[in-house]
Amino acid sequence: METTAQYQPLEFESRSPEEQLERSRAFLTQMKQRRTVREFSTRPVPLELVENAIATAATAPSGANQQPWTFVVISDPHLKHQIRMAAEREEKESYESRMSQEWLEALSYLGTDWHKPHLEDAPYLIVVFRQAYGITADPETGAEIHVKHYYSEESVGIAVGLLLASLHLAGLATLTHTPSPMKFLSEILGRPANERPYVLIPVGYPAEDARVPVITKKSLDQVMVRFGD
Ligand code: IYR
Repeated sequence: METTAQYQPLEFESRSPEEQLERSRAFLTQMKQRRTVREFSTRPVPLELVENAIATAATAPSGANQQPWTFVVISDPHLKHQIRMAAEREEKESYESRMSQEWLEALSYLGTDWHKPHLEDAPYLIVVFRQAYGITADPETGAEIHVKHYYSEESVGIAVGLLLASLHLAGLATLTHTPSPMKFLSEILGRPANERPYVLIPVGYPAEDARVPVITKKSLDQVMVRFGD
């Protein structure tokens, strides 16, 4: 059992109202430029950009601070090839028979299909795993103990948001890809039974001729509901 945490004064940077506004607007302007990219260049990416993004993701709040995530970083061409082949096998099956007509129609405007060359073109793949439960050893017997994790879905979702923001601010493109089912990722990457694949993120520079669909985001009015002044 955890003992009670020691408490210490919060280190909190106070900013002038002007600086607050400036920083908040600058961040919004940057984030508005993020686009999901499906066509990647093979141009190499400095590893530290990926490491810093993962370290940033790992600052995310999590249920009971259990930090229920593992970020697997793949640049090995053979592994990327294996992942592409397995993802395309699943995606082909999905597009051809598993996805409902309704789903296919909802997606059709994006023009996606089962071909996933970006899984080999992008210099890095980050596979995020959610730890459904933790594993520790009984201090006396050494037996494996399973520790219940709280809000692991929400926690990993928040961490992935920070990861995408960091990579975008570092001038990199990403794709939030969820081939379905994703079990093949656990097998290829030899992950333990408590880890569930959450999302597969190719990371790199966009291809020179990368194109993105013309889409809009909902306006503030459409997404924000207010009570009070
Ligand atoms: N996983 C498939 C299909 C797909 C599903 C959703 I929801 C998207 O927003 C985009 C694609 C694929 O990656 O092609």
